[in-house]
Amino acid sequence: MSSQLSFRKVTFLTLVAMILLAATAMNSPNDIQTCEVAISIADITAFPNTADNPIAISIDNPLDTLLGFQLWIQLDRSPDIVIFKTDSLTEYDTTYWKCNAYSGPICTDSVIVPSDSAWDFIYIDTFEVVRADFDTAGTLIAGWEYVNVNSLAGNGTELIITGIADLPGGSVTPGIAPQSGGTLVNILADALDVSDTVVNRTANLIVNTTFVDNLNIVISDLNWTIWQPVLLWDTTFWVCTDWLIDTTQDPPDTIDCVSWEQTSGPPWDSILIVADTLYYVLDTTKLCINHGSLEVLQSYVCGDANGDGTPGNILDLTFLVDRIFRGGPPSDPLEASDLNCDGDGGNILDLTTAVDFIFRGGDPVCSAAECSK
Ligand SMILES: [Ca+2]
Ligand SMILES: [Ca+2]
Repeated sequence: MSSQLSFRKVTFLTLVAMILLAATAMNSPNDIQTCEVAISIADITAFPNTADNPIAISIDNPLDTLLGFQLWIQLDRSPDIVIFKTDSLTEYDTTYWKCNAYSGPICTDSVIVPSDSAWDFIYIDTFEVVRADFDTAGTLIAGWEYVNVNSLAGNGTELIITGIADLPGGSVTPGIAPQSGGTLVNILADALDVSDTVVNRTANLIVNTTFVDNLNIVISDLNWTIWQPVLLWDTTFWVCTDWLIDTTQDPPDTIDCVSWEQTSGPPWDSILIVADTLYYVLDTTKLCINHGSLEVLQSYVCGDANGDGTPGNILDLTFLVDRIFRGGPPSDPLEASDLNCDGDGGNILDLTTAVDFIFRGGDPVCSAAECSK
């Protein structure tokens, strides 16, 4: 990614303080507020062997306009039941150059110039990226100028989603005005052909909140940051092994220490407290994260309303009559009793399909002919 697409980096500060017997005031832990932006990944279910199941990522930004974001979303397990679909692509980055000085035929001094200027040569750089499927149709970022979903590992277990409302130059695209509950983007996941014997059928979708470089939210107040520096304090004890002594005094007076040695504890002459800003943590008063999940359901046979493994016979008909007219239980899953494939399981139309097939020579349940009606 070129530099103009990068988010501003948080300056890494290092503070070193040498103090004797210092008393340190830490931040109060009591300043808890309601988070200013919330990101929520949906909890969804999908049947085995189904592709492109949409997983909505929604956002609440009640106070500020959202201008850009970067989220790193990871599965909490190997890609054994769910994967993000990825493709490896070759990308090309073309730059245009103007030569300022030649030594014979060789250019010895050149600068990058705009593509529509009088350039002397082109440099094309190629690099491999791993892309993932995503869907912005109908979402809050549908018109954004830059949306990209890459995978660092490339094995379908994680995605980095980057969105920037407005790139430099050209028309101005506004960000997401304050709102609640809108869909930011839909990522797409495939449920694999998971056997019904697999017990743990849920993959959690975790927003990685560990790395500053891969989790960013940019709002209209550009001073706002979701990261808080964490100070680590390291205390060591020292004894003086060589004093500078003023012998003109009576008794002689110790002026200063010229040589120190570290000790594990008392007696000591000085304490050294070193404070280093070593890492950043998410400021949960600014950004709230609700992780999501995808559960792979048990497989089923379409038309097998009673779940005995055989679709479309008299037992399924009896099950549907019981369900519709006598308050019997629904089929499990409900999709198994969608005999006419209209997306609604276990109703009078499905019963009619069963009656037609069993008693009147109609189309088989869940057949192409029945499902196309
Ligand atoms: Ca059956
Ligand atoms: Ca139906």
